[in-house]
Amino acid sequence: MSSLNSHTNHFSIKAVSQATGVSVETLRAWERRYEVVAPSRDGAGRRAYSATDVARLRLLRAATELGHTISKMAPLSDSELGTLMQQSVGQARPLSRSAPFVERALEAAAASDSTGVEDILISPIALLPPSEVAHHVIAPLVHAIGERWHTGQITIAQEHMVTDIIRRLVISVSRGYLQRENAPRLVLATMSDERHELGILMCGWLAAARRIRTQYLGIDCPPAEIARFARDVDASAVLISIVFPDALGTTSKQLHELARDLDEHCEIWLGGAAASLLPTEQLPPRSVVLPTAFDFEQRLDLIPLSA
Ligand code: B12
Repeated sequence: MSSLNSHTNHFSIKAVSQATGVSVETLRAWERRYEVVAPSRDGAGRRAYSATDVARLRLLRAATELGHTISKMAPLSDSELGTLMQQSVGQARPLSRSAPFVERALEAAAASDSTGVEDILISPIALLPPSEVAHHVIAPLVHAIGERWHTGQITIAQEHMVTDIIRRLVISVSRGYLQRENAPRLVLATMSDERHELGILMCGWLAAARRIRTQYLGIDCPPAEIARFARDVDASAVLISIVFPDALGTTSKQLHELARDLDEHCEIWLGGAAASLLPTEQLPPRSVVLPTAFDFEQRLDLIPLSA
């Protein structure tokens, strides 16, 4: 089907995904579980969305970005959704409130002041919602540290110092959430040759904040070992971070080994800066790339609350 069927003004799922910023995977899940829209079908049985569907999906996406959950919004009419958005926009927090923490942590890092970096980061971690800290404090801080290291303003040792502090803080805050006995479980790791772990640690934190049980297995983990552990704990999904593109050569093979050894019901979620570079046809079954933080958080919302 072309993206727009000119006779009926209906759109394909791919076109709708591009127009709304909601991934195809998330769109299907929203429809299956919450019936957020009911697209018609074309002659070949493929979804065909109307312009009204697209407008509603845009509203839903915008509302989820303001912190509303899809399960609560799905039953609302378009006009109720519009009202909710108007009320929420006024309450939305200015993102700039996170910026001073990044600046101050960078200054402390450049002065090799580890206690200073730690003190500065503890405040937003204690006071702000985890996803705001992850996306507007920690990720920009780590990226800025990387850039300053390139331009010689920060040394390798100072970069390692900050990374170590973030690592410890995120692990410790993630362990602090009470976890429900029968909550679903996620296993998180990086596979062989991947040493970047801050992204996957942040994913673990965002999941733990939703009372999902998480187990982080660390970096450089052989796929067979990840699979064995996931089976032992009856995990709902294994989360793998792929950041370093040079490691991609072996990634597909490792993912297939992982998929082969996992239980049938266990999914593989892939993310990180280099995950989208993996050719789709090389991905094993039951694996899904979650390219943005939005896709990841939507996916978390779709996990059944008890395992
Ligand atoms: C910190 C860092 C390191 C640290 C990592 C420390 C640690 N404990 O994690 C150390 C020093 C170990 C390191 C090593 C190396 N690094 Co490095 N590193 C970085 C740096 C500065 C930050 C990466 C990071 O942590 N980002 C912060 C996190 C939060 O972002 P993220 O990983 O993208 O994760 C986000 C999302 O992608 C998502 N996400 C991540 N994982 C997952 C998983 C799932 C399932 C989901 C849903 C979502 C998700 O969630 C996060 C929040 O939004 C980047 C530079 C940069 N600007 O990114 C270089 C960078 C990634 N490194 C690079 C390189 C080259 C290396 C080395 C080869 C250096 C060397 N010569 O040894 C090695 C490679 C080691 C290896 N085999 O993996 C390059 C990669 C080059 C490229 N072509 O892209 C970069 C881009 C630097 C550069 N500009 O050259 N590095």
